[in-house]
Amino acid sequence: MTARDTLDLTVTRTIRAPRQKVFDAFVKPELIRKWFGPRGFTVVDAALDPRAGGRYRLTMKPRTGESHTVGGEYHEVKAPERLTFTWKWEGEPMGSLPETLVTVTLVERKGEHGVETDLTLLHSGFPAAEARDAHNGGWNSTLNDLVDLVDSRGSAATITVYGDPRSSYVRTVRMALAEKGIAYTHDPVAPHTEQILAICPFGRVPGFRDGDLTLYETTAIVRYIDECFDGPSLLAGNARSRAAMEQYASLINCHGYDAMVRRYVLQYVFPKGANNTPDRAVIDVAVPQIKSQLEVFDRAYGPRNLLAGDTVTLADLLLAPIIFYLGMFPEGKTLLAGAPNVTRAHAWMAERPSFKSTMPKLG
Ligand SMILES: N[C@@H](CCC(=O)N[C@@H](CS)C(=O)NCC(=O)O)C(=O)O
Repeated sequence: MTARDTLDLTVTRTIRAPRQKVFDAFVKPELIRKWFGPRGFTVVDAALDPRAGGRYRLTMKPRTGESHTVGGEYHEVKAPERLTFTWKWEGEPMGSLPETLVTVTLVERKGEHGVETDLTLLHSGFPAAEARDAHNGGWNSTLNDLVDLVDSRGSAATITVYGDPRSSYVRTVRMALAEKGIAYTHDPVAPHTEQILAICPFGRVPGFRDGDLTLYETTAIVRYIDECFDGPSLLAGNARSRAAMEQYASLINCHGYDAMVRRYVLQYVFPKGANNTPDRAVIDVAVPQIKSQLEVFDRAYGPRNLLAGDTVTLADLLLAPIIFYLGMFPEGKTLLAGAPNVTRAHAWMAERPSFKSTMPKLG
């Protein structure tokens, strides 16, 4: 196969860091251990001999599943501007791919916010589009981890949450990030704006971005956050508690939000009845449904402050921003007075820094 028969992949990033710092992250074992591999992977072995003719070998492991090892030979090590090395996977199925070549070029410039480095990664020699595209996802995810490590903004340089902070679902995602201690950028855009429609075809918030990856649907976003980052797990740990968490998360997503927020709270916030008053007929149907949902949650909590397991989970993060609103309106107040465990558990959640730091400004 000649060079012209093969395919190339180019990935670029602008990183707020001097290029020496970026270069060091590629060639120092103690640094490459901290970032190499896609989101959710950990480097378990790193051997680097960064000089022309020297070799490297990196083994990375996902949270669950087999580890992957890649290695090769350095062709050019020109600090701090260029690094070229061959790339060969070991083991199946990737080991069947031919050796390819990676060239990393770093150009430093004075940016709006200080020194910035333009990173260009050229990965050449792929035999087919499928292999090239798989590496595109892998490199983009891997470079997110590099940016987290060296960019002055940390993970706020790659992660953005889009959505009005008053949205309960936006708050759930922001609370999840806060619980894990992950830095992010918040773009408080309204539903159905151009930015949201570019991420979510239905125009709903939140939207989420991590480098080139975009996501919508709160549960998918929280699960991604949980899997990609260290920090406390937001998913209950054993089969029983995990199933309970899923049950309550599903109850909230399929019925709870609809009755408590859409057909109750929002009737007061954006009244659509006669003379701009809340639509009584809609509220009167919602209230008994909310009552039976609160009874379920009250039993689920019992004397505890968590819906499932021994730690804060997705289910708690979905419910807390909803209960916050429910207690602001007359029928909601009365219903919560009849659900003492929900009230107590919510008061406990409301004391958490993740809840306080995501408090929306209400008009
Ligand atoms: N299933 C979605 C629901 C998101 C959602 O309904 N968001 C509300 C704000 S809390 C929204 O965007 N509403 C505008 C609309 O539905 O048009 C998720 O889990 O993220």
